[in-house]
Amino acid sequence: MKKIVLILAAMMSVCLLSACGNTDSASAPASSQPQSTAAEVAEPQTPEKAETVSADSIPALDEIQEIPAAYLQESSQPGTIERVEYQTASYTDPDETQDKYAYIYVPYSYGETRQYDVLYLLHGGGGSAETCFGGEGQSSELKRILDNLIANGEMEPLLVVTPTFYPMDNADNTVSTAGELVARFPDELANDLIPAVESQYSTYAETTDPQGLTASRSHRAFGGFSMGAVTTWYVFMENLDYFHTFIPISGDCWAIAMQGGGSQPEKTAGTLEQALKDSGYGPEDFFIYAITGSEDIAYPMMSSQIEALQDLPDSFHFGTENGVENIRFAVLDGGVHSYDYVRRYLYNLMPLWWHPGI
Ligand code: FER
Repeated sequence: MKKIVLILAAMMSVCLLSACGNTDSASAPASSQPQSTAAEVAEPQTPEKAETVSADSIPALDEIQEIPAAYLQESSQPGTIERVEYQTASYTDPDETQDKYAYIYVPYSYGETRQYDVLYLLHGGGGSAETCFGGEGQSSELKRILDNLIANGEMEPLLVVTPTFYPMDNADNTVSTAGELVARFPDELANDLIPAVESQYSTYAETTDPQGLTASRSHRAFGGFSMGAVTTWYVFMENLDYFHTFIPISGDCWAIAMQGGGSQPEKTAGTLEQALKDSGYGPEDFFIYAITGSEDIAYPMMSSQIEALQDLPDSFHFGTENGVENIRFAVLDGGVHSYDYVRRYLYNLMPLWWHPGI
């Protein structure tokens, strides 16, 4: 099997929680490796099944580079931003439904004759479906980065879906409301959003019923920034059957309490481990790439939680000592809580995960 250089990435979101400073230093510790996913080009008509992702080593992210200016320019092979509509239960009256939409990045070379991995990427507090890619037909910085990485042959073409956990007419930006909404998002994701997206676009899901989505889980990733990272941990707990790869950017797990990764790290880590055990999946069935900056407001919570996860070596493998590596934590020296850093993290991580086979 070819080694695929690495990893994944994450997302962008918005988090208007705090100011976005702009420090600039680099260098990131990261641990090392496994996983190679599915970055193989699919054969038309012969979709791969939920194979176990191979544990070939994935290079460590030695340094989190700055985004070269050329990657922010328009590519000669631009993808497109399209809108996917779906319906989900109303947040106020469970007997009613609400209309929602998400955007989807469709790579330049997209065609129905091949299948594509999908990254679901969620914004932070105060954001919207528009945060990452703007609207239909627009060209945001994140889009141009993806276009250039793909056009340069550094990343496999993939689909990137950017929903929102808010109602479309959101007017409440309080953190407590966001906390409630993100806790509910896994159901909407699994039951409504993924089927809407993957019945319209050519992914590894042969069907969008639970069987089809489970069979294609190794081709599906979830990531998010800030409240989107909080959501990512919930998705790990609740949707392991549909997702293999998780990219929490600058946010901890709130399953026990708001910012519980910081205030109750052992209990939070134990809850994550219990969810893994209850899911029936094991340490070889997932990969988490957690990333943040040393000056990020979420750093203290996230790092406490990660340390607690390190004390659960039966389930969380920070390296290959206990078997396949399944979690890494990278910290950018000086990085703060802003989308500038989210883009930078994604620029560095995505080509690792979705690296074209050599
Ligand atoms: C944290 C996790 C998430 C945190 C903040 C957030 C300050 C997100 C805030 C937002 O998106 O508004 O631990 O600590």
